[in-house]
Amino acid sequence: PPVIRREDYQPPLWLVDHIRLEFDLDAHATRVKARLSVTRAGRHDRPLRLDGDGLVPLSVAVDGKALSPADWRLDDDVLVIALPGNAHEVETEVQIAPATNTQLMGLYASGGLLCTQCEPEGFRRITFFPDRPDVLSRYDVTMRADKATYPVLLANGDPVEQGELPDGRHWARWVDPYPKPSYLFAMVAGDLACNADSFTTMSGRAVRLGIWVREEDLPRTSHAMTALKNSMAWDERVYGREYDLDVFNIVAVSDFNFGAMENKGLNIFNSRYVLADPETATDPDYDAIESVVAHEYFHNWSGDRVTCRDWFQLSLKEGFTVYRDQCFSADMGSAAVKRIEDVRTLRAAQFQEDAGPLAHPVRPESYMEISNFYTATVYNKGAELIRMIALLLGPERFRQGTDLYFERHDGQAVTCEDFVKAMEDGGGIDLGQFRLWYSQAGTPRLTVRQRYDPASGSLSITLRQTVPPTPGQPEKAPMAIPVKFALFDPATGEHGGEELVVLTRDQLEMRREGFAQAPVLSLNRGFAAPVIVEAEQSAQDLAFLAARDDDPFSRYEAMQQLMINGLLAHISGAPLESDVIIDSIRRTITDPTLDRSFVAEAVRLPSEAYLGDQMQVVDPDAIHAARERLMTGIGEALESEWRALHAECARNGFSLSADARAARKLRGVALSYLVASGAPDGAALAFGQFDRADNMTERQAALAILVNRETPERDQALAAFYRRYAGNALVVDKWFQTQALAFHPDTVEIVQALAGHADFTLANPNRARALYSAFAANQWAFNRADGKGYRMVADAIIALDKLNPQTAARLVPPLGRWRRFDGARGAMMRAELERIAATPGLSRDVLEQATKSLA
Ligand code: HT7
Ligand code: ZN
Repeated sequence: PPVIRREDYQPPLWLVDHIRLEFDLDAHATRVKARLSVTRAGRHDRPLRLDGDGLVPLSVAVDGKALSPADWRLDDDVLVIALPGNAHEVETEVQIAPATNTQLMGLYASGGLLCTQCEPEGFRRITFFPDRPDVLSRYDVTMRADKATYPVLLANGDPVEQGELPDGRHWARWVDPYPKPSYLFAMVAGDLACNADSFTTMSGRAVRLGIWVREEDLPRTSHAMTALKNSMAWDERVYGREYDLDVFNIVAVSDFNFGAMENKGLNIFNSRYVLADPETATDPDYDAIESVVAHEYFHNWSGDRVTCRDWFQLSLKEGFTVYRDQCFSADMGSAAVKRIEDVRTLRAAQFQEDAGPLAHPVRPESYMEISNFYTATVYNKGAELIRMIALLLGPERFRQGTDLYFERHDGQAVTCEDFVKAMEDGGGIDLGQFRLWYSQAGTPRLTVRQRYDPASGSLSITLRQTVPPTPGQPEKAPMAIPVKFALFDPATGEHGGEELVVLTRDQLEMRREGFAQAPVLSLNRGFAAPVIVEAEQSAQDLAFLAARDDDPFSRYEAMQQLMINGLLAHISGAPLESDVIIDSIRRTITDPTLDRSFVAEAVRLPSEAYLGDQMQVVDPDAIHAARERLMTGIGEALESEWRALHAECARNGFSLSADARAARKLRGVALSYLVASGAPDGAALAFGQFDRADNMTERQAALAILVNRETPERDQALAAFYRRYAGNALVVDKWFQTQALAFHPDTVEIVQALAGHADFTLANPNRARALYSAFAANQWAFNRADGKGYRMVADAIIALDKLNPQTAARLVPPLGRWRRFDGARGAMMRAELERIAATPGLSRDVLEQATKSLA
């Protein structure tokens, strides 16, 4: 497949000012008529080229006259028409079959609905069009469909007309006054019920809000509606951004390749990010709904009103919008816990990506298939870049910068450079060297050396940065890294103020005076920069910070580092030193001043995968054994405390208050340690919680603990869970996922058997991910020494690729980690990648991921 390069960007030769679309909808044969008002851009004599994917024109006309097949040609899938003048009306007609569209890109059928997904290049599967984000057009859409099957007809913009047709059909016309790229086009037809509400904007305009779902799901939409209204108010308050249409609709669909999609005025969501009630959704599900609703809503400005010039600029909208949704969620709940969760996600997904064969800059230089670049680097590292800019500017100048960005580029398709320039101009700052964050891949390492001189009472600190080589980038220039730190006096437990320094060269030396004894360094506070810190801190210093640091992220980090150090030492042969860890945990769980949600985060052991990331060569078995051992040790040593916490955190009656949620989270952690302690009543306690829970958070927490144990309660709970929720797809997904994530010696066989379960299907991305993405994230099971896990995932990729290449391609990266494992495992992973790459008829999506992973 050809490689598309950022440096080859050329502005469009033809623009489409206006498009009129007419759909005669039918699941098996939908007719699409498109009338494009095209204008020649600049002086050239090149033909009009309209992208298509699998389309065959039934007719082509220019300025009302039908063209004969000799007047146009298909160049691969591109419709090429030579046009004499500078402005023409071009009409095409095609027929498509939504029911057989298993890729879920373009117009497809899901659970009786017809819906669209156009980002990044799905519109070309619906009609011929210059399907690139820098061609902005006004859309006028008429939909005709059978009224009984598709009583609701929705599209972007505002509804302007509707009516009945003779043969039991009806029609609706939607007009979107805002020019938009084709990737933001959307349309839904189906039998949907609406949770209707309204929002009055800051200038006093009433906006009609609708969340459209299957009738039986209506009672599960209130949380999403609250999140939507909160997001609208937040964007006005924090960014001065007001909503701009008369209606804002969200539709939930059950087959969706991603989380959701920000189509102008008509967001389409994976139903897992809309539907929630206490019986079926966990507290993290509620949080995810809040943040995805906010994310898509915020795109109305950061993405729709100001969009991307080309797909290399994807982080322009995604990094910024993730940053915006992270800040929103922080404001809605605990900012400290939100930062901990976001950093955990970044480290788990993005740091791994940056350290492997698929590493790429936040603004990539090339791609074969753009769908493969909706990555943690573009999204999450992209958000960290905006966070650093916000830190460097401070809140007021950051707001001046974003105001200028929106004002300067409203209605345009722009670049990451345009964003940085607006922040420089609006915020009055030079971001020259900072731009390297967009172009250099790899996670910088920050090494810290401290020397305390008791005679002078001074401390010298040396910070050194190195950026590792990544594919295509062997040499790196030093980055501008903002470093926040504080120096604690161990006697008083106080520090003399937080400092911010910006490391711009390889090395920075600092000297601070006036310490009667060696101070304790708290570094990268708030995780201000997305870097790996290598600081040799003693267990005493870490325990001190775990107990005293006033920066909650750094306090959490100190506790985690204490656990990591103990586990890594044990893995390399030392006895397990758990006393300091246990003391720190005891202090944390008995500190009445701490928020329980923070406590739960702080005392949880680091994941097996994160421990693996700290090793030269990942040893999944040793990691699993050491972590289980420490878990048991902490469980035993603090058994009575866990028991007390588990009882104290129980509640009568369900509430979504922060307090109640924090209690549920800590209760889950307490139960996991209690069961790990080997207490004879552990499994019964877990089963009791599972059985009596009045909410999914506690029920699933107990199930996730029981699936790791070979006890009769395990099978009882799994059977009861399935019986209770059979038919509820989102909960059945949890049933598959929980088993795929289990620490059980037979997880490979269990997953294999589940793939044959009557409820399993590769055709539904949520279900496929619930089984295979979860399994591939289970380090111990996936990397079982016999290689059966690798084979099973490779088989799934090959099978899924035939249906849904995008979803299949997302399963490849775990196999690409072969360099991180021992020779035998590495060879088996490579062999599976080679087998995938050699499969005839492979999609561009999987081919790109598999070949790059082998390099
Ligand atoms: N901007 C949206 C991206 C998206 C997507 C990408 C590839 C394939 C399917 C997709 N569905 C949605 C999601 C977002 O970031 O808001
Ligand atoms: Zn997004």
